[in-house]
Amino acid sequence: MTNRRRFLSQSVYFSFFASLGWQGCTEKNLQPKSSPKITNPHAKEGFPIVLATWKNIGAVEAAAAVLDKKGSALDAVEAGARIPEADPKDTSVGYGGFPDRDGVVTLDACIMDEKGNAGSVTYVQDIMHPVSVARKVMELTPHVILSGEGARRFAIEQGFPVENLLTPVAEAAWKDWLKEKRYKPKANIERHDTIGIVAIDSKGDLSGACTTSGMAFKMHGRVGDSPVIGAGMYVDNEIGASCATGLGELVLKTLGSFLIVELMRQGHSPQEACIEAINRIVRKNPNAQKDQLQVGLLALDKSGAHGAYSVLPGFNYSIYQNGKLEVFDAESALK
Ligand code: SD4
Repeated sequence: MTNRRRFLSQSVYFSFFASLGWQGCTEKNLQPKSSPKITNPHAKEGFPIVLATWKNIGAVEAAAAVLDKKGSALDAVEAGARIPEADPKDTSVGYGGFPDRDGVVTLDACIMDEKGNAGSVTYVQDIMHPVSVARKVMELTPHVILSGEGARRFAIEQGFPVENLLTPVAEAAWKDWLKEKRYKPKANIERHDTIGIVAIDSKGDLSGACTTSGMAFKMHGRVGDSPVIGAGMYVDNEIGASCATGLGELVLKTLGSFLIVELMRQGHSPQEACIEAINRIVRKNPNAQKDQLQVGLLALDKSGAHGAYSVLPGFNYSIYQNGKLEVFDAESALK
C-alpha cells in the first residue's frame, strides 16, 4: 500500500516535470520536497517592492505610498489596482474600458493575500472598482468567485455605487469597430494597460491583484485570465507571486501565474520561470509571431528578485524597489 502510494505520488511528480519539458529527471528530482526556503541575506534592503505590468506609474506610486507607511502588501495592491480602474483614459481597465462587441463594459478582477486567501469577480457590470469587490468576496463570503449579476448585486449590497462605465471615447471606438466587426486582438496595439500588480511589504509578506475590462470588443460573456486565480495572478507567500497580461486565452490554457510560482518553488529564478512559462506558450502556438499573439508575465520571489518575459517585443513593466520607481522593457521569446 505504502509502495503503491509512493509510486502514485512519484508518477504525479514525473508527469509534472515531464510536462515542464525538462529532460533527464533524476530519481532525486522525483521525491516530493517541502518548499525550499528562499534566503537572501540582502533581501530586506530591497523591501518594500511593487511590480506591475506595463507603464502603470500612478498605480505603482499609489501602492508604494501604502507600503512606505508600513501598510500591508494587500492594501498596497488594492490601492494600486484602483488607479487605472478609475482612469477614463485607460481603455483596458475599469471606467473607460472598451466594451464587448455588444457595447457593454464587463470587468474581471482578482486579489490574493499572504495567507493564500483569494477573491475574484468576473463579467461584472456597472461597478468601477472590481478589485475591491473581489477583496470583499475574499473577506466576507465563503466563496472565491462571484460572477455577472451575482457579483454586481453583491457589490451593491456592499455599498459600491452603480455607475455607467462606458465613456464617450470608448463608445466611439466601439461604433468605429462595428463598421468592420473584425475581432482580431493585436499585440501592443490596442492600449494594453491591464494591470497585474504584486508586492512585498516591509514584513516580507506578498500579495497580488489583477484587474481588466478584458480584450476590446470581446464576445459578450467572455471571461479572460485576469480574474482566474493561478492564471492572471497567483501568490504563495512561501515562494513568490506572479501576474500576467496579454491574450488571456493563452494564459488560461497554461495557468501562467501558477506555473511560474511552481517553477520558482522547484528552485528556478523568477526570470527562468517566466522564460519557461512563455516558451510553453510559444511551443504550443507556432503562429504566435504571424498572428501577433502577445503575453507578458512577471514574477517576484520571496527574496525580492524579479523576472519579466513576453512572447513578442513591446511588453514593459514598472517596479518600485529601494525607494525608486523604474520602467523596463522585458525581453521576449520572439524578436
Ligand atoms: C484578458 N489578459 O482579458 C486580459 C487582457 C490584457 O492587456 O491583459 N490586456 O485577456
